[in-house]
Amino acid sequence: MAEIYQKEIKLSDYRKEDLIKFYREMVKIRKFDEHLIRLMHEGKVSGFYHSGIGSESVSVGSITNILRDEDYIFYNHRGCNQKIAKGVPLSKIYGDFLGTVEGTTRGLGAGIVHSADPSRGVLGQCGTIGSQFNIVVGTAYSAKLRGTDQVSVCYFGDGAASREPLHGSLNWAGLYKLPVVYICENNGYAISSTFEETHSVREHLADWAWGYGIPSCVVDGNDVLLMQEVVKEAVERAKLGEGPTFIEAQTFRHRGHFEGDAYDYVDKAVLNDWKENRDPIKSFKKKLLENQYCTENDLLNVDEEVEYEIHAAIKVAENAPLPEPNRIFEGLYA
Ligand SMILES: Cc1ncc(C[n+]2csc(CCOP(=O)(O)OP(=O)(O)O)c2C)c(N)n1
Repeated sequence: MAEIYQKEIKLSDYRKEDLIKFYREMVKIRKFDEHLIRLMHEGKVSGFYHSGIGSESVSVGSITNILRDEDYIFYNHRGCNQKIAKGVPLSKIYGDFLGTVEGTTRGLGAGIVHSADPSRGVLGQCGTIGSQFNIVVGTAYSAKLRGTDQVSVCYFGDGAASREPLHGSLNWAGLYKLPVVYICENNGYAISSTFEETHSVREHLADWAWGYGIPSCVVDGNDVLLMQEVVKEAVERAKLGEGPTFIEAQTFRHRGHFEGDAYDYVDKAVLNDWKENRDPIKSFKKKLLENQYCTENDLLNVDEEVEYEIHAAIKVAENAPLPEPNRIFEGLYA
């Protein structure tokens, strides 16, 4: 059965600049999201947005300082967190939401849906929930055939894990020892259905992986340093040709499934507990301050710098023009 990943981590095992970087990246993701929601309220961005607030540590912990541009990531609707951690410029992500030519789609818009940045290993959102399970086998198998040490990281929710392609993917990745790291962001809900209502496995999703010969574990996804440790080990295994790893990162979403969801199916006390006591940014900040790795002022400066960066990115995205009408025909082959 899957182990609960635990490790004594000393802050002194990390360079101070890296600890601040983890904090900065998490704040960047949170502020990106908060400003995007503001733009929606101002009527500048339309559509259906799935906020990633509350799980920033899963992405920063698994990407920052670990994955390289040539490593691939796959995600569904809640993937802005991962794109930002992978280094896609904020102005380009905002551009895709605002529909200007600054976006990665150069004006096709549609938010996260068609956005991609292959130069950073971001091949685009896997629209159908769970479609990444098939695609990741392809990129990982291709890396293996080409003899590179590229790693493919497959993010998915617990809801996606109730779909059958997960099992085909685990079978092939396990059989061919493919360089895949599966990271399940288990926030307990698929829209409003609970984990218990949609899975036959009773204890941990990670238990399934053992049936396919894949080592797996359950980890507190809201602890950015635990995420760093567990993912570093998994990526190392993948690079050495030792095959896939399955990590179930336990987390929670602070907001509803999408902006506009009343979120009344979640117990208020549970939600408050996650917000107050298990918020990944608050807890990491507390750890840094208690261990005197920095002062309150140092972190306020980081917050301000990020705020400035976000405003600058929005300005670039907003000031870019809308596409010319013929943009719609580029890349159209049939
Ligand atoms: C095949 C398929 N079924 C249903 C949907 C509609 N849908 C979009 S998100 C979602 C819930 C996904 O839950 P989970 O994977 O746990 O991710 P979370 O939203 O909790 O981050 C569903 C059912 C879809 N996009 N694709």
